[in-house]
Amino acid sequence: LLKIRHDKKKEADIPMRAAYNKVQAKTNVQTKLECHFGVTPSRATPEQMYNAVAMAVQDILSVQRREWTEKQNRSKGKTAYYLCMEFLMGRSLKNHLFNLGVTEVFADCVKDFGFDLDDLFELEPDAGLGNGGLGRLAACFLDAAAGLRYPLYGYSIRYDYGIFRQKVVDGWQTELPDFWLPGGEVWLTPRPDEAVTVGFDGEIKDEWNGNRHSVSYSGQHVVTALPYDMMISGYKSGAVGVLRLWSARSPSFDIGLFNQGDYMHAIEESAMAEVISKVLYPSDNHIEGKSLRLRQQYFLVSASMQDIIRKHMERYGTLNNLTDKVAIHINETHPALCIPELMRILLDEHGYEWDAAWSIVTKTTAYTNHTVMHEALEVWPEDLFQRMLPRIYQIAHEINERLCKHLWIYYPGDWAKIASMAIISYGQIHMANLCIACCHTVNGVSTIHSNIIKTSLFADYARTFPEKFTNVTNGIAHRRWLAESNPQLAGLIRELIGNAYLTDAGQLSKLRAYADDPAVLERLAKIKRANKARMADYIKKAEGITVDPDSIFDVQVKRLHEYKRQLLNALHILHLYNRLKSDPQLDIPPQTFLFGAKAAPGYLMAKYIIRLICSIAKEVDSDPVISQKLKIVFLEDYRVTMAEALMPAAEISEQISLAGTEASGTGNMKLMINGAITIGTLDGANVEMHEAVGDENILIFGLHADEVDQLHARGYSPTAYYHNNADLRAALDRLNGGIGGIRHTEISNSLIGRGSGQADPYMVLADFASYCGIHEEALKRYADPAQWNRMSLLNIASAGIFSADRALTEYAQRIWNLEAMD
Ligand code: T68
Repeated sequence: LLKIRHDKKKEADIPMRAAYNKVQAKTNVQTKLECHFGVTPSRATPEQMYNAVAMAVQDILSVQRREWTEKQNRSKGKTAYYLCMEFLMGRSLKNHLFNLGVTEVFADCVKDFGFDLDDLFELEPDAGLGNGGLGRLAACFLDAAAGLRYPLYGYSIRYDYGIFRQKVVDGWQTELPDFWLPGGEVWLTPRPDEAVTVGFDGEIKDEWNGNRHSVSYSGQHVVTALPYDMMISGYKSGAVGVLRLWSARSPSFDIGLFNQGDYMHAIEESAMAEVISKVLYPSDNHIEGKSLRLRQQYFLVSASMQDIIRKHMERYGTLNNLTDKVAIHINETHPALCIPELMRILLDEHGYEWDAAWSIVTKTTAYTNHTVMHEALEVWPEDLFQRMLPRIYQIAHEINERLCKHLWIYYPGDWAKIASMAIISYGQIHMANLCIACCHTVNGVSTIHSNIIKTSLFADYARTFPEKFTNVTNGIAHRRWLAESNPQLAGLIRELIGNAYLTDAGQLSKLRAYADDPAVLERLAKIKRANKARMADYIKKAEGITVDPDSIFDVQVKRLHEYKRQLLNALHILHLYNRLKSDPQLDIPPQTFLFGAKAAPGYLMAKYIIRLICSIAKEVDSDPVISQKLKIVFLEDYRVTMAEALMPAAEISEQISLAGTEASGTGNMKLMINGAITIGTLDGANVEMHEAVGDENILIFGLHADEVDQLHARGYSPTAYYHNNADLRAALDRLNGGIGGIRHTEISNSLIGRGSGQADPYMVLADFASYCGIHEEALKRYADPAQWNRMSLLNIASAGIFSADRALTEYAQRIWNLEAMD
């Protein structure tokens, strides 16, 4: 068992906490208002007040940050760098105040100025620099690292536009740009003094001066990478981490061209450079293969590696000890080019021989895989890669040559196997193979996923280098997702078991003692009811839709993807609809089905599924009888901030991916810790949730991963299910018959194989009967509130192991060999 290190005494060590009071807060906020906006508090707009408070908080963090950095530099210990194309941070203000322990102080401060702190929170846009689980996990890890006093930096891109804003028009998703900087920039500190340049394209010339080999470039396009630092507060730890976000700038406006009258060309060059950090690619679990995306990736890794090496040289004056002092984490393959980039720096800029450089790089890098979806496994066309990154290509090529020679020892003559493990084969660069060949450790994000990686996805590699492979099950920032999002529940927990769980989530297990305490269960139910009422208000305000807080809140929120099977949920709702149509007296409690999901803009089937959900909602609403029992809401623009309101209100958590497809899931953990009961398949982290909470407190259904494999092997035929199950047939027939005035033939064709490609690739039909059965079971249990509330409490009590503190500690101890600071 891991010992998660949390020093109680540290709380008292933070001088600011003791000293910072309302008077100071008011003085500081007032100064910010006067100096930056030229207004007094009484004349300030809410936006100005939000910004002034944010600036005052930034000042607190800056002081802590400087002390923390100095301490790190003095310690000469190891530092970890987490490279990721996405950090889905959400809002900062509330989180910082909570972590610094000054929420009350600032609430009182702004109250004296005539403002409500909660209203000010609402003015902050989400920093939506990520798509979904991958990016949110990275954000949760930064929070955990700062709380645990681990020296860890995040690196990513300062996208001008984050994940698009979703607008649903007549059931159809449309995308609007998310220009988050006007309200979000207050959290970013530009550091032009630490800007670097990144070169693309052009040609390389190898030069030999005597014995020394050097590389020079001609015709390169050079882009400036300008760092913006976002500070990461640690919960009562005094540590302040940093997420460094790179923004692309034109190095210098080409005044030469400008003076020659080539004005347009000069502008074009600068626009070309700056487009690199313009926008986040909006696809989740899918690669786009666009050359701009490759440019973004190299931009991130080159800037970050240069930064890491510069800092290291300043501290130690040599790179010989890099392996002892630096851990580099490659989060998904997107930043994998840090491998050849670090080789380039060592070879070309620091004069290392190949073997010495390779030894350093392989001992310094580790890689996490987050998906088994084949369409998400990154490959790049070799010719594009070579043209854009000629030196990196040369290095990747050399790594590949040496790798293949090495593999030949293991598999002499087995060309097919070697080609499948190669970094470059058949005109493509395989990024996962680059990571696995180089990194000392490769991990999956739940037990089942890590096993699938070993036995299927990367089986050849796992046989060849079994010692590289391990698992670290994901975790969530439980303070954000429980204590901050659900203050009433946090209040009850504090009363029952104290606040130690905030820094040691395992202590939530002490709640088990109250599983049969009727008074506690009653209060738990009241809190859920209040959270549902709050969510109902939110829905009313945001969507203009009325939902009944006394109905069951059944929630499926996550990216829209066929493998996540929102369709299965929709078909079950159609089945309920059919049952109520044929028996309006059917005795079932009122249920509200809440969906939130963004579809990748080019993912047509995902958009059809959103349209289906919206048209079921419309059809149900138009039926005066059925609408008494069913309500379907598609929540527009699901994002971190909406999740924070929704998780505390959920009663049923839908985690229904086809077994073997969801790497882990993290929404499942957020819902569990807020007391929702999971309806789930044995997939991803659901498997471990099932173990943690026990069979009687989770509702498991559906095929197991091995049964899915067997069914595939036998030849899966969805039509057999269609013919053998009248309920399923009736639900599917509705799709073609028209719902809410629309015939959903694209969807029914995709399920029963009238289109091209494999019918029902995620076996919705195979799991339909079992899914309907588990929903009936859920209603049965819900009918007994004492039993339901007991399950709910036991879920909260068992969720501690899914804290990001635990996950990050595992990375630190088992992968990075990183120690927390005193
Ligand atoms: C998610 N992956 C997994 N990918 O789907 C989820 N992909 O099971 C897991 O819990 C989570 O990672 C954290 O480990 C993603 O979110 C992406 O977002 C993504 C983005 C770009 C390209 C490919």
